[in-house]
Amino acid sequence: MNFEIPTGLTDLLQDFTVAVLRERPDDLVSFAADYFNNLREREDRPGGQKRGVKFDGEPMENGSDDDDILDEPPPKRILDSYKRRRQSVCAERYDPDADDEDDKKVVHPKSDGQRTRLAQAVGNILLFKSLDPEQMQEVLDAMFERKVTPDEHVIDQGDDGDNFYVIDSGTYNIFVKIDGTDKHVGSYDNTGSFGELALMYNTPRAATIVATSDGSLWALDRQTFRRILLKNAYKKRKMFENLLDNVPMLKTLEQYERMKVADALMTQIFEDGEVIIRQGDSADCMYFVEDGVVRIAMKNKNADDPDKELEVTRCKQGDYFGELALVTNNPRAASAYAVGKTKVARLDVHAFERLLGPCKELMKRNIELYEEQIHEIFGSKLQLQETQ
Ligand code: 1OR
Ligand code: 1OR
Repeated sequence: MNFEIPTGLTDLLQDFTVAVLRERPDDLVSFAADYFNNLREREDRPGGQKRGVKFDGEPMENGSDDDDILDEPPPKRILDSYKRRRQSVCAERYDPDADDEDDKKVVHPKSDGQRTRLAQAVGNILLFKSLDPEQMQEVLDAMFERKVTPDEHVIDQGDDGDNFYVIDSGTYNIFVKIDGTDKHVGSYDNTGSFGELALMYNTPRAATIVATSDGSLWALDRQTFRRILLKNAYKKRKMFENLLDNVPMLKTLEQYERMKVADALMTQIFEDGEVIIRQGDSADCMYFVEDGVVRIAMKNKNADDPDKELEVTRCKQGDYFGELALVTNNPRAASAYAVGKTKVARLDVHAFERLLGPCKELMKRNIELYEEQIHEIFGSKLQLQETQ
């Protein structure tokens, strides 16, 4: 039997093959559907020409006669829609407002025992805190268990990001390449989460994570992470980035550690004159001033009038307060009031202990300054403004 090869078929298939080789799609059929639909759309457009669009719009190596239409911009839509589905996408940019993620729901069935463990493991994960019940259910459905053994590399620095992990059990070391060698920079002990950076920013993995015991992780696929968790997490880190970058005490932290502080902060708004901290109360958090002014005032029980409150200082944007009681485990040493409408970012004591360890020395130095000033201030009331 004789077959006649239609004109253009060879070139058409050749172009398609080149596109496949370049893009290495995971899902060949979807890729092909997008590719050929796009081609047809171009041909149907007024002035569109038949066949010859190469995937990225570069001239074909075999010197075809398509060069005139090859000047057109590449069919970005194919790339974009395809890249959304592809696991390995590092050129992609994040636009938190673009509703561009694949919204297929993923469900990994779990036993009751697994569900209970999962709920416990995610209970303390800050990135999950802002989810509504429906979103939370979807995330929990999509998570699947990964068992690990000692020395197993869960993540290798430089790889593309596939999953976000929540620790169910086990210990893990964190290594970061510094001058070509892996440096041990931290560890996880039966709690916490990792692997969000590559998924949030479309960057290669920033660290290597190695199990140091038998353990179990809950993994969440990249698509579900981006679709449900990304927007809030990204916005929060972005929102507090400026504030935290400008707090001198936090300069001792790595940028990544400041991001973790951002995850843990909660904005609170106080109206003019409202009490933020009351002297003598027990403490469960500290604050950073996001916007506005905070007046710190103190009563001195040894003074002639122990009920008289004196203003000792004011905190403005980027300043922190309320750390003293957390560092010393004493009651609040002073009261704090909003001056005008004031926005503060609250860090609870658990996050404080976990995240600000490296800053404690600096805080202690500042606290010594308070102590020096107590004498100065209460000894010489002329230096003070009395509180209204
Ligand atoms: P990822 O997707 O980049 C590796 O994959 C994960 O390690 C990363 O997300 C974080 O979740 C986690 N710097 C960068 N990533 C870190 C770090 C870290 N620690 C844990 N991860 N640093 C260590 C801070 C104690 C900074 C080192 C310079
Ligand atoms: P806290 O947790 O005790 C009140 O709650 C906060 O006021 C306190 O932490 C500090 O962050 C903040 N002495 C004591 N606390 C002060 C002072 C201060 N200034 C701010 N705070 N002094 C003022 C030094 C300029 C010495 C006062 C005489």
